[in-house]
Amino acid sequence: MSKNGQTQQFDKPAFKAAVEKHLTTTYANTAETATSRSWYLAMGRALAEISTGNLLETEKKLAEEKARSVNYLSLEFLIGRLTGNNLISMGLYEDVAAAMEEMGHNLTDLLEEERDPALGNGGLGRLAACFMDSLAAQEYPAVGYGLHYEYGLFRQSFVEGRQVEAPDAWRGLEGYPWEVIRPELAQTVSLYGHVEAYTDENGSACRRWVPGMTVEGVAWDLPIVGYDNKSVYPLRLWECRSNAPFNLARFNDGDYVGAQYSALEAGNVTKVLYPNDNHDQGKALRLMQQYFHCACSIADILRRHIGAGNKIEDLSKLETIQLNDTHPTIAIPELMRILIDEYKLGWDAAWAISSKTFAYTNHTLLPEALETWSEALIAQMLPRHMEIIFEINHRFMKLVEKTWPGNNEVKRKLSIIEEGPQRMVRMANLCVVSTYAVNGVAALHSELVKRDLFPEFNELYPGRLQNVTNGVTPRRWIKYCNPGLSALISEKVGNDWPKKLEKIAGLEKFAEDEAFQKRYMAVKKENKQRLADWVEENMGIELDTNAIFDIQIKRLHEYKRQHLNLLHILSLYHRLLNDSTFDMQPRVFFFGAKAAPGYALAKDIIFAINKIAEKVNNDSRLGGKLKVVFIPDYRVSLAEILFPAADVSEQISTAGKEASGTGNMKFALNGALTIGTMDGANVEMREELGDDNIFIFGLLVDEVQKLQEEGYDPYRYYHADSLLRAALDLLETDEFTPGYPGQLAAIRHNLLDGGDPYLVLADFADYVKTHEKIDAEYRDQKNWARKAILNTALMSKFSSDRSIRDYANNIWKLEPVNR
Ligand code: 26W
Repeated sequence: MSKNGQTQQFDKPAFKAAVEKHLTTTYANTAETATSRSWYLAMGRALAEISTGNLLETEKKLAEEKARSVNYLSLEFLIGRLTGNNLISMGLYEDVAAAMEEMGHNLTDLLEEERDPALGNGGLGRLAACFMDSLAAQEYPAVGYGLHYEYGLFRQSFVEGRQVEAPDAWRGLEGYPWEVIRPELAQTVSLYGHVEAYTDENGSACRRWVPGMTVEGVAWDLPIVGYDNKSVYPLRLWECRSNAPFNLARFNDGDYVGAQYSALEAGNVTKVLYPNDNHDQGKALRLMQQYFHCACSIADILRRHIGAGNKIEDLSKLETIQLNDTHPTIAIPELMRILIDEYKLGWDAAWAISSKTFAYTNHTLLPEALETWSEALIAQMLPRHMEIIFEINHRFMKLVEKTWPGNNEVKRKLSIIEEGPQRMVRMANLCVVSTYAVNGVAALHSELVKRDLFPEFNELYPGRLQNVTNGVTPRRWIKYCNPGLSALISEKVGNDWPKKLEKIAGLEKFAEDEAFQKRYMAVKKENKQRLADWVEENMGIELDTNAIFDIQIKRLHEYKRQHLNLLHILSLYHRLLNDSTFDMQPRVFFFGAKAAPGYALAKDIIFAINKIAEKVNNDSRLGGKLKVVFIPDYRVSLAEILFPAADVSEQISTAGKEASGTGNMKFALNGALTIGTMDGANVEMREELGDDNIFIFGLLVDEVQKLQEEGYDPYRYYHADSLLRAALDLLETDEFTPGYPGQLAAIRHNLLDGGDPYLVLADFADYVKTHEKIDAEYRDQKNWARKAILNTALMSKFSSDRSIRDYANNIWKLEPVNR
């Protein structure tokens, strides 16, 4: 066990006293009557006291040293439970387990009392959480800025197989023990109103925003604890509250109730996380969330900068601001507004600062996910910002004219303003024009950003478009979630691999070692048993851990093709029942996925999987060879059980659609073999692993594009492939919905008559064939063990520590500051 400053300071009697104090004074309980939830809360508060102290010390040191910092702006941080992970980072896991044991409590059980802070939807939010962990682990000065949603991502349950959403009150009644309110950091945020022209004392013509209303932004800090060091960085989450009295005019007019009612509305701004993933809805409240987030964050960055005695002109020297997708784009006109209207800088001086401060990460190429906001809506809510956006575009159009004289086509294409019945602001274009670096999240994705999404921008701004391949934190995604594997790795390569993941390459030489293979597979078996126990206890389904555990966990989306997986399952079902020569290794197919509440086809796919599971799991004719388990309410804490238990990882998106994926990395690190398309980071995983240690299938990006250009006809595949036909036709019968034929037909209809937009049918045959190969290879357990070990050993590139070093060296120009 590596020791750090905090470990050496651990004073067990004092810690126990702190827990008891919180139990009695903070939570009004006694040791005799307290529930284990109260004990968990009291323990959490006692630990948070330690990390809050270190947070303040870190803040102080960084301000004194005038260290350059990154500000990571994201509408989502899908951090997952903090207690277990922070204990590991603090080096206190064993000490605290012992202390709690002495007080009569099992640490593992207490940790189960924590609700997941689900402040994100999926990949983008989880990446932000891994990045904060890696920034702190490597001591790159950083602040994470997000929103303090009252309700996180909805909780999912199934009622008769259909998804039902319920609110997620993640803080509980007692509040979250790790968060600390920072009243002195509160900000006032303006909205609506108009812009007025005036002449200042020097006789210059100026403009200023006269807001229609204001709300208050309250800061909550969560500690991001550096692994094995003393640095703690804030994840600063803004909560919107009404200003009291909220609407002065109305209050003075005697409209007391009306004024209070508006106060209720202000409370709505950070009420709930929008549950869309890769789909833009353009709702006004969402724009208000985005602006509220940006206004508070920019004001706080400037407070820190100016408060430490720095000049505004030096902002881009000391601070960089990373925009996590376009969701915080409005921060750009906000900073410009402050520099021009409040600091009285000229346009060029303001632009010189702003355009050297911001960088932007693109996370998706899907057209429906690229954000646009109507000019009318921005002009109403943020009139001064709309003026500034027009000015940015005006100047940008001059550059376009200079580069491509008289070419209106290219102007129309590149303009920040999209002309049409209602003019729209293209947030991605605004980002590319206004930042010093733009990056995609995997090599292939970044190439497609350059080639297909922004080719002209790449000409206009050579070098601006870059790549930083995503990664995942080895602390949460190996050390914490897979203790068996962690012990094995430490034994072979030493115990500093969690912060130097390159070290796991040392496992490669044990891949052929039969004794090691046995131990590695024994760990896998234990992890499969842990998952099987969870399923039995929570879903009442009994599973055999000798079966192949085949897992697809990610948001439900057509491009991720859960329905391709489903068609494969139907084909197995069909063959088991109709082909006496067919045999297969027993397999359990696991799914975990939430569908956006308004995404009808995604919900139909969930319903279909559940119905098919119901039938398959109870059909004795299948001889237990086939099971289907749809884990409800998939979230980070369940991911921690699922990744370590997988034999096969499903990464089967249509080539060109999945920007990177990060679940793919978690699976492989934990020794699952991937079946995947040449998409996102799968491509780079194949490079690292070698073709023998990953199962690649399906059309390539260029083949997908070509097929679609030529006119893709799904019926061609349907008529040519009897197995595919059998699988699809099962969806029209009442096989899985007895007495109600056609309940699953929407999926078949979408694929055949809806044009199959994600080429499920085109990839089906190769997918089935590749699964047959997996089946055959699994039978040779030594062979499988070797490949699984190599997956762990050869994946070190995909540590988010490496991603963060890439950002720090190539984009942010950031140096670590050791505390
Ligand atoms: C405005 C609606 C909306 C909401 C979320 C549009 C787009 C998003 C995200 C950008 C979607 C997302 O999470 N993208 C995922 O980002 C991961 C981290 O980079 C990648 O690994 C995934 O491939 C990508 O789908």
